[in-house]
Amino acid sequence: MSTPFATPYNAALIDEYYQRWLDDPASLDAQWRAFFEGFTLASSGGPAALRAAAPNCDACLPEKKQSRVDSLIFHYRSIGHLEADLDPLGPPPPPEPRLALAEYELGEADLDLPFNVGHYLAGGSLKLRDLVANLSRTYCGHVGVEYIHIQDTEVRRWLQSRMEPVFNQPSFTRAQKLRILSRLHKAETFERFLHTRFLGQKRFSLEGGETLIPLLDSLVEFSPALGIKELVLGMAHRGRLTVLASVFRKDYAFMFEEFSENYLPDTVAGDGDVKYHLGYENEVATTSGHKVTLRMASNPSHLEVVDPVVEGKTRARQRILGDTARKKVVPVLIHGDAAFAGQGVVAETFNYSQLPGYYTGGTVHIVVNNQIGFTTAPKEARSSRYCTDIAKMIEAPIFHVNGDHPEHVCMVAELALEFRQQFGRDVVIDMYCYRRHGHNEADEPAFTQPGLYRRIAAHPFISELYSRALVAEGTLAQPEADALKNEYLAGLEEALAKVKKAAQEKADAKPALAGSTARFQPPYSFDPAPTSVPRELLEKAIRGLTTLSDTFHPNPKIKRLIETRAKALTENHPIDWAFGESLAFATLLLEQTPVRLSGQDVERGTFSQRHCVLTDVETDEKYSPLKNLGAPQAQFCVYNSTLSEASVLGFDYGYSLDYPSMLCLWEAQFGDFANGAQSVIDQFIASAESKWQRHSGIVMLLPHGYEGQGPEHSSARLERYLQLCAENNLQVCNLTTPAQIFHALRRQMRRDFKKPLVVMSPKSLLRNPAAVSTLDELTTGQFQEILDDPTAKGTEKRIILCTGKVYYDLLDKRSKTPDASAAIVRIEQLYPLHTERLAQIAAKYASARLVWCQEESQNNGAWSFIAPQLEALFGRKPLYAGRDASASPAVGALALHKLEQAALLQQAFSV
Ligand SMILES: Cc1ncc(C[n+]2csc(CCOP(=O)(O)OP(=O)(O)O)c2C)c(N)n1
Ligand SMILES: [Mg+2]
Repeated sequence: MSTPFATPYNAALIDEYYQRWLDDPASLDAQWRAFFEGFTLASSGGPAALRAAAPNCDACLPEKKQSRVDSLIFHYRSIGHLEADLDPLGPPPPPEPRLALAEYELGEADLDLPFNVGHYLAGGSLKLRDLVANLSRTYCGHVGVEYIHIQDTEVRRWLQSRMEPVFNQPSFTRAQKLRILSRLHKAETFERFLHTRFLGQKRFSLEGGETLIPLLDSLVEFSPALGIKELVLGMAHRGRLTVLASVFRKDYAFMFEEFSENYLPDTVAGDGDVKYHLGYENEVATTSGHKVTLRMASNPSHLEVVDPVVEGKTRARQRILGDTARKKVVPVLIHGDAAFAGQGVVAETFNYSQLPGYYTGGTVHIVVNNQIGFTTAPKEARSSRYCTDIAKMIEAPIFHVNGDHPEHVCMVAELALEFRQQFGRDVVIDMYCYRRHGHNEADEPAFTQPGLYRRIAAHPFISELYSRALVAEGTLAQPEADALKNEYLAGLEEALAKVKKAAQEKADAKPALAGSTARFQPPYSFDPAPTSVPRELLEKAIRGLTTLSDTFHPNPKIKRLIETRAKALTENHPIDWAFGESLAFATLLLEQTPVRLSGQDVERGTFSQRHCVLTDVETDEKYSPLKNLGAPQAQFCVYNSTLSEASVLGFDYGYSLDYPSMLCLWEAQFGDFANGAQSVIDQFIASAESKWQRHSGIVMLLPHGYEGQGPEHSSARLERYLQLCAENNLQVCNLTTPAQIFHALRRQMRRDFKKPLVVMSPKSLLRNPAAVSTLDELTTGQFQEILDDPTAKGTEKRIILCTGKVYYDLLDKRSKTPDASAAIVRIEQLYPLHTERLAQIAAKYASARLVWCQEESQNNGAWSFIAPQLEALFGRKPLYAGRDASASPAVGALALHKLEQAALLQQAFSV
C-alpha cells in the first residue's frame, strides 16, 4: 500500500518525511518526493523565480539546490539504465530527458559548485560536473542496473557500496583478462569447428553470445572464495554444447561421436535424446586449485520447464551436503529472452523462491538476451520494457550488461554471485547480445530480419573486439593475441581424428556410454517387495501418531479422530485410507527413510482427511505427529505449496531425482489440475528414463472419482497417464484399500529400481466404511496388482473387471441384485499390467461373460487401454459398461450424475 498523502491532519508526519527527504530523498516513495520537490519549487516562487535567482543561486538557495542534486542522484540510480549502452549492435540510446540537468533546475553555471553527495561514494562532496560524470559512468555505461525497486534499504546500500566506488567498471589482472579472452576463443573455435566439420547439423550456436562462456567461467572461478562447492545448472538449447565443452569440460571426442551421423548410442535401454538436451556432471578444477562440481540438468525442448526441476535438484543436493545455510550449492538458470518473458513457469518458480519448502538460497539467473526468439522480435514477444521485468516481482536486482564487453559481464557475474551469497536471494544478469546465425544452422534469418542480419554480418566477433582492446591498452602484443586464437584448434582436430579412427576400427570394446553420466538400473519386476512391517514397529507408529502432549489443545473433532485411530491397537478398529497412508509414512520414517510431501493444502488434506500437521486451538501452534514418532526417526518434510502445479511438481520431481533415498510425493488438489503440469509429466516424469537414463520414484497423488462434483472435480484423467505408458516407464494405480496404499508407498522405497508412481487417489472412499483394512494386512500382506473377488468360486456367469472406487458401487449393486452371478475383480495397478496374474484370472473365469465397468466416459478412463489387453488374455471381447463418450469428463448436475451412475451399474450386470 502506498503511503497516505499529505493532509492537514498529518503535519507531524510531513515534518518527519521532510527531514528524511532532505537527508536521503531515495528513502521516500516517488509520490512524497514529488510532493517535496513541488513544495520546494513553489516556496521558491516557482520556476520563474528560480530562473531569476539562478546567477547567484548557490548563495541564496543552497539547500534547495542540494535537494535537486539529491534528486538527480536518485534518478541516475533509478533510471540510469535507460541511457546505458547495452546493445552490441545499436548505437547507445539517446540522452534520457529525465536525467537532463534542466529537469532539476540545474545548469551549466552549477557544474563547478560542490555538493554533498550523501551516501554516494560513501559520503563527501563533489563538484556537480564530476558527480554527473561519475553517475553516468556508473549507471549509464555498459552496465544498466535496476535495483531501486528493492524495498530493503540495506540491500540497496549494499549494491551501491559495490557499484559506486568502482563506477561499475571492471578491474581485472592481466592473467584474468587473458583468461577471459581465451574463454572467448575457446567458445568461438568450438562453435566454428562444429559449423565446418558437421555442416548443417543443428547445434543452436551461441555465436553472438559467446560471452556466456567467460561469464560462467567467472562464476566457477569465483565460487570457492564464496564457499560454493556445487553449481546446479539448467539451460535450453542455445549454446549448450559449447557450455558442456568449455565450462563442464565434457570430452570433445565423446561430443563429436554424438555428432556423427552414424552414432548409435550404446544405451542399454531407452530411446536417447538429441545431443543438446543431455545432462552432464563433472568436477572441474579452478585456477586457485579448488574443485567445483557442475551439474547440468537434462532438459526437454519445452522452454523454461527445467527451471523448477533445477530448484528441486539443488534443494536435494543441499540436503545431501548438509548445506542448511544453502550457501554451498547454488542453482544457476540460463534463459533465452523470449522464453523468460513468455513462459508462465518462470513466474511460478519466482513465486516460491522464498518459501520455506522450496527455498534454495537464491538463484543466479542469466538471460542470453540475443534480442530475438526464433523469428520473433522483442516488440512482438513481450509487453514489458525488459525481458527480465518478471524478476521484479521478487525484488531481484537486475543487471543488464552489454555482451560485447566481456570484462563488464564477468564483473557483473561476480557481483551477482556475491549478492546471492550475501542475501540468499535471486539475482538476474541480462546479457545483451545477438544471434549470429538463424534460429538453428539450417534456418535463414534474412527471411524475416534482413536488415538486422546485414548488420550482424558486418559486426566483428566478440573475441576480435576484445583482443583489439587488450592490444590497444598494452595488455597484449599482437603476436600473443594471434597465438591465443589458435590455441584450441589443434585439440579439436586431434579429438575428431581420434573419433574417426575409433569408428573405422569399430572400437566396440569401449564401455557403454563412456563419457556420459547416464545411469542404469535393474529392470522393472513384479517380485513382491518386502513392505509388510513387524507388529512392534506398527504399534510404535500408531502410538506416535495418536499421542499428543498434555499441553497441546487439538480441535475437538481432530481429538476424536485421533482417539478413533488409536483404537486400531486396543480394539482392532479398522484402518481408513488416510490412516493407512500415515502408517506408510510413519513406518518408513521409523525405518530411517525420510519422506517429503508437497502440494496445495497437503498438511490438512483437501478433503480434511490427512491432518498430518495439527493446529493448537488456543495458541495456533503447529504440531506434526509424523515429526514426533520417537527417536530415532528420519525427517518428515511436509509443505503446503503455492497454488501452482507445473513448478511445484517440477520441483518435487527434481528433488526426487537427486535424493532417491527419500520418498517424495506431490499431491494435486484435485487430479484434474495436474494438467497444468502436463509438460513436467510428459517431458520428465514419463520419458526421462528413456531419454536420459535419469530415474525418479516420485509419487503423484491425484484425487479421482465420479461423485457428482462436476467436470473439474471428478477425473484425474486416468486415460492420459495410461496413454503415456510404455517400456515400464510409469506405474499407474487406482487403489481400493488402505492396505494397498500402505504397501504401494512403502514399495517405492523397498525395491532396487525407481519408477514414478501415479495414484488415482480417493475422495469418497476416504470415508467409505467398506474401504478399510486391518492391521494384519499391514503386518503380513504385500502389494497386490490385481485383487480377485474374495468370495467368487469361478463358476459365476459373469466377470466384471473394474478399477478404483466403482468397485464399491458394484459390490453394493450386486448385493441388491437378487440373482446376480457375478465375480468382481479389481485391477489395482493398470500399468505395468500384471498379465501373468490376469491370465490366471482369465483361466479361472474361462466361460464367464466378460465385462469392463468404469465410471468414466467411454473415451476416458481405462477402457481404450484395457480392452485390447483383456481381449488378448481372455480370448474374447470385453463388453463395456460405463458412461457414453463425452467432451467434458463429467456432468455438472448432481441429479444427472446419479442417473448416469445408476445406469452404468445396471449395465454392468445386464450387458
Ligand atoms: C514451450 C515451447 N514453445 C515453443 C518452443 C519452440 N522454440 C524453440 S526455441 C524458440 C525461441 C526461443 O527464443 P529465446 O528464448 O529468446 O531463446 P534463443 O533461441 O533466442 O536463444 C522457440 C519458440 C519451445 N521449444 N518450447
Ligand atoms: Mg532469444
